[in-house]
Amino acid sequence: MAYRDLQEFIARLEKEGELRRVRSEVDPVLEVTEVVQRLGREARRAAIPQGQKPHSSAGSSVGPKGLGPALLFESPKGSRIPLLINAFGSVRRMCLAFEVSGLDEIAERIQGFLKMETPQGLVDKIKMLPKLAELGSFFPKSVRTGDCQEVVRKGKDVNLFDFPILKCWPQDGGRFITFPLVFTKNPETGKRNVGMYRMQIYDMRTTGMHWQTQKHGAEHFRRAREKNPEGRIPVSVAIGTDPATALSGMLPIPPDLDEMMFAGFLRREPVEMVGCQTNELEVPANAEIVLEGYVNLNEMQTEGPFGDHTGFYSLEGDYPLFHVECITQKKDPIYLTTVVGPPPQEDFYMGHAVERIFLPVMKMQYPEIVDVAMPAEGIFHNLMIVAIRKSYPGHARKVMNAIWSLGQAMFTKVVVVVDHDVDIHDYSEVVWKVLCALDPERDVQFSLGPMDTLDHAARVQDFGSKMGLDATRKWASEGFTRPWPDEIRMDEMTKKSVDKLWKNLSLD
Ligand SMILES: Cc1cc2nc3c(=O)[nH]c(=O)nc-3n(C[C@H](O)[C@H](O)[C@H](O)COP(=O)(O)O)c2cc1C
Ligand SMILES: [Mn+2]
Repeated sequence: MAYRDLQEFIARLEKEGELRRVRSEVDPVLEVTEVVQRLGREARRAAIPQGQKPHSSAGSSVGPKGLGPALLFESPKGSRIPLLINAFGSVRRMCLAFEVSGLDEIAERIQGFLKMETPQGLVDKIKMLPKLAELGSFFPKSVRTGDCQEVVRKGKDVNLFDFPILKCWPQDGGRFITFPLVFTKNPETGKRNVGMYRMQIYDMRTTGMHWQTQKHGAEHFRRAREKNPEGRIPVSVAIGTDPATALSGMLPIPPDLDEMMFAGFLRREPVEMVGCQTNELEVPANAEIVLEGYVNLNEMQTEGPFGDHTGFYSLEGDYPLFHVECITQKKDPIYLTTVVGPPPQEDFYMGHAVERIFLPVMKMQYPEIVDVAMPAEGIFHNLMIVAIRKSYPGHARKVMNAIWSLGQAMFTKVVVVVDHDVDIHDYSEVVWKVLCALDPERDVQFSLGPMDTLDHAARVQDFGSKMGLDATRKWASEGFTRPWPDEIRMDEMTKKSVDKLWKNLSLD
């Protein structure tokens, strides 16, 4: 059975020893962030084996403790609603969220569906039925009522300051909702999109809507504006649902593929959707809190700055405004939030899950890809390490171009391509072997293209240069006529003879 809602997930976390309750009053303005940072640093220190240097990304941040426990602040200052943070700040909790024993399990399930071939005979067709039935069971289901509408407030009763909304970092432009599911509809096809886009609080009933220009919400906005520049689009925002649904908002899936369908696949049960009170959209019935409203197509306001997952403040920029007309919620809701900042933070574990879950999809399109790694310090869009089985001259460059044209991987600033025998999750090995394999003038490939909005070094916002490093072995057919040396490895015979000698050497 999938988690009924966020609160059932919280109960599970508590049972597993993954959650700590904080009863004292803590201010969602800055103090919550500082508490989370301290626990995260502590957990990473504790995860480093004795005598080893702290080395933040590899072992320690993916490590068993992640960023310390999930935290339920029961008395956030200025609000009667408890606040949940760091709910997904470890690989273990990511697995609990998806109810799997390892993230590869999800990848395997996806692979199962991708492998489905056109059935040949009757027997084949019958064999496929269970899989197809399973597929059908992921579609979201409309329901008439939902817990998220136990309390309904409209018009003058709408007040966003009822919630313990964080101001994360000192220079932030204000308070920000950081873990929303933003629902919009493609004005042409009517298809739904859900994105996780931060929302700056401007006043009791207005927020910013920070959908970056390449994201699907922004595309809906543009398409609607083309038709009717003076119009508006309905937008609803769900905060705090069952974990798979909550996480689906950040998944880099193709436009017009319904995130709620994908959430149903992940939780192996359909997401129940309930119609909003004041607009035509649907939201997950199990949400803790729902904001209903609209975005005007002719209205923009300065948004930011915001301490972002680059570890720097993202600069001010113009973004649309979200007008909240109605708030619906459970009687006793819990406010789900997260904080981004210098890596690794909670979002690193979300990105790590994306890396693992979508690897089979990448491999399906590009079978030469053996594995990919996105170290925490690369904050997703700055660095991707790709191991390939090289088959023809120029193969590494082809893979770079593939990455730069693959969904949100298009943002990747630096792509490092290595041979299949490099362990790309061991960053020491990567640095060693990449540097050995390079003739920089020959092996660096520059390109121009779309950049992540958060890249503050790009020449202009959203557009700039990328670099690929071809760190594969070079072949004669690529113009490299020198011999390529073997990597040093002791032979098995010697290892065995030293195994026998070992005790007598008294060196342990
Ligand atoms: C914690 C967190 C905050 C995010 N904030 C934003 C944001 O403010 N704006 C944005 O465009 N993307 C943001 N993202 C990334 C998007 O959620 C992600 O690109 C997602 O795939 C967008 O959905 P879409 O492809 O349907 O547009 C955030 C991701 C996380 C994990
Ligand atoms: Mn989408």
